[in-house]
Amino acid sequence: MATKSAGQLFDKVLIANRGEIALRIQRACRELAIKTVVVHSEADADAKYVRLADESVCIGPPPSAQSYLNIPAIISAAEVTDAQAIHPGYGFLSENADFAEKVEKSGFVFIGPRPDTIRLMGDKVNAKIAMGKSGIPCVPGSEGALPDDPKEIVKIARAVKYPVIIKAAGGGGGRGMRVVHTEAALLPAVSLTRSEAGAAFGNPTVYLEKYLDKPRHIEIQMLADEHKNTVYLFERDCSMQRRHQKIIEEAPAPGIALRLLTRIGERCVEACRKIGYRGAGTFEFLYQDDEFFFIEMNTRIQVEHPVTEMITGIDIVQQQIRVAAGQRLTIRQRDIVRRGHAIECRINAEDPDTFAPSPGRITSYHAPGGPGIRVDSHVYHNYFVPPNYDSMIGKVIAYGDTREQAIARMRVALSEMVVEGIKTNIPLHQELLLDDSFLRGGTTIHYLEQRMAKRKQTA
Ligand code: MV4
Repeated sequence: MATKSAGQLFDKVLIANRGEIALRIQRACRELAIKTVVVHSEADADAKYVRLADESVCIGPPPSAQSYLNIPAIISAAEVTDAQAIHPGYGFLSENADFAEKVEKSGFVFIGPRPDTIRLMGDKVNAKIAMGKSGIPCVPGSEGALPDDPKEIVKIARAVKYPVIIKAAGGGGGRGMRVVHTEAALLPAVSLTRSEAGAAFGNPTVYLEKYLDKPRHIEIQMLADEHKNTVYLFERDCSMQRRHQKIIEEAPAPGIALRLLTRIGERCVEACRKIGYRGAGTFEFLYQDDEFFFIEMNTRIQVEHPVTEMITGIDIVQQQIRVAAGQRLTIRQRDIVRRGHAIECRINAEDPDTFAPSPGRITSYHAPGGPGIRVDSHVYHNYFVPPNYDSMIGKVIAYGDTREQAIARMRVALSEMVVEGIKTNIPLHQELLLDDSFLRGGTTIHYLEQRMAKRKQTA
């Protein structure tokens, strides 16, 4: 195996992902003069980013379980190509602590946090306890897991006051949750969530929180090296979502005082230092009535990272690679400034009205351009969108001096964009970019679903 001296960047990185993020990681590597190996399924054999990589290895048939989730195949690919590090991207194995551990045990660097950090954050109960202890404000609720004793559960819910939400420790990202409005509904809801959680995550542990009825989803981007240098790259507003799938993200978050953001950002830095966090990470908060409440921490690069890159000028993927190689962060907090405004529209191969996936061949493709426009996409004219994976085919990011300018640029960009042969959600984005509530800014996590319900009634 090729060796790496301390602090020196890698010679070769293996990218254990597909689609736009595989291309994004490849670009970061190329800029750092690092060679790339891409692993791919049979469905992605013809992808352009596969051809652009220095080397590629087919790791299995189209289903993710037999390819992008096939740990032995990925590690073998790293061995035969003599890669030194593995970047997991997002989704797939990116937050699998066992994978990170096996990568390290096999002598490769995992480009991400330490396995025990991933494991801690994967258990939402332990993550919340650890973050609460480290000074992060959390949603009021059960201190830790709910006990078995029904009387105790009733007591906790009464103290928190209804409505409450029951969440699975092994859940996250909206899986394994149930809202409870009355005491009569409490114990059945706890039992049901427990058994579902046991079946889905192999862990029946649940916890309880006060249910916040009109929150925004605000997250803080972190970056940390192995030497406890930690910075926050401000916030993103990801409230525009449907069924836990974000569709528009932006930075800064409209209407939140910089004083509040600075305070929460500093707390996040403290917490990362306390647990020895390494790499990029994101604190997810619910924000309601001018207060932040921690819900989860993501230990991966996120889909929406470009909006932060646009307003800070920092290449987060390159920083991930550098800190994974043991380099010190050269960015100091006082040098990080938010400048301008960025909005990201996720472009999905789906019906804009029903949200049904729409895989197939792209018979015509023209990407938008112009000042302040960034397109992160792996697709091209004649590309076939496979039915096996997530429906996102790319992201359009618009930057402007102001939110209004970013929105205006996004409208022009989407009007120029051509994707034919499949259905996309571009028409939905165009509607939202003219929506009064969106234009005012600060809509809650429920806005899009409520709007779709209303539109259905009047249609
Ligand atoms: C909540 C909540 C309201 N109150 N917790 C959903 C995903 C998971 N990360 C946490 N989620 C929520 N937790 C309390 N105490 C509402 C949600 C929620 C949500 C959060 C973020 C983004 C979209 C959401 C959609 C529905 C519900």
